[in-house]
Amino acid sequence: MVNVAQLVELWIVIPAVVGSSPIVHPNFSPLILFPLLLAIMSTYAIGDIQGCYSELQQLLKLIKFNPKKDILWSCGDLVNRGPNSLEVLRFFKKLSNRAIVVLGNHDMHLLALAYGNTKHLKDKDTLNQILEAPDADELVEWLRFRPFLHHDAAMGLTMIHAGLPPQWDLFQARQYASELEKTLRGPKCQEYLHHLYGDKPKIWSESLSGWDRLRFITNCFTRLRYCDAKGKLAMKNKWQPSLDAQKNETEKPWFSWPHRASRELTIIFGHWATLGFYTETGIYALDSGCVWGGALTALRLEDKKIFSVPCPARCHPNDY
Ligand SMILES: [Mn+2]
Repeated sequence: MVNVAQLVELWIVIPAVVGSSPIVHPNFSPLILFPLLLAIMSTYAIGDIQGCYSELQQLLKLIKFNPKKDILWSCGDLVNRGPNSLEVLRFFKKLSNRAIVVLGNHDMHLLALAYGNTKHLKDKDTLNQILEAPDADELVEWLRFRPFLHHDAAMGLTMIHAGLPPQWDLFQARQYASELEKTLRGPKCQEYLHHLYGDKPKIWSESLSGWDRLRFITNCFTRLRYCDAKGKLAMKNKWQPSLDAQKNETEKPWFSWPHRASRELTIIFGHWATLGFYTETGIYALDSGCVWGGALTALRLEDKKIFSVPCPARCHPNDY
């Protein structure tokens, strides 16, 4: 089986070789090979699904997703608020290595509940269907072993659920994601999930330690939208950047700071329903508000083509 890195290599090398070969007609364009490569396999990144299983299936039908050859990325928040989180989780678990899922705040909330931290349970949570399912243990275990960051060097793409503070480059972000992953997968998992909630500390320092350090890192990967120039997190602010810019210019979307150390990357993320699908250089925001009546969006990573299906309203964006 050819993997993604090999395909991307072929995608670069074959056209280069064929295009410069003296036996090829001078009008031959290597670009004609592109549909051929897409026919072999495609990779799709999907925005926040939040239990909207039927909309997920509609979108997969639209993109003609074939798990035998295609790969599905999810930028997290598979569950909660929507009507069928259980089936969404079962579907991704069954995809096995055909799916790459990073953890979002709602996924972490499910893990916290499963590990006995019920202090932050909300009436609008729709997670009991998972916790009461006969396969709950397997589903929770599968989720616990998902990463916080996925980087594909061959495709030149990095996926997270929420954001990165301006100080972190790729090297640091990967290191900090791995600190969380080791804790979540290790013997201190339950303790970590009991120290998960809270907005402090608000600013990064390499000297942060213990639960404060892990909470700050978790908040960046799973909840961050706005921060100030020094990277101080503004967790209460959820609104659209255009509206916010008029109110408060000291806080900007995390990706808008010009001195951001991760600026050289191309980052795919979700979490920001009021922002909607958004792209600028190096940024693809995929949460188009499926659960509150927006759309569910997929980005085909090979050619950056967008696909989306409209969704009925399940709740209000303030309920995030
Ligand atoms: Mn989220």
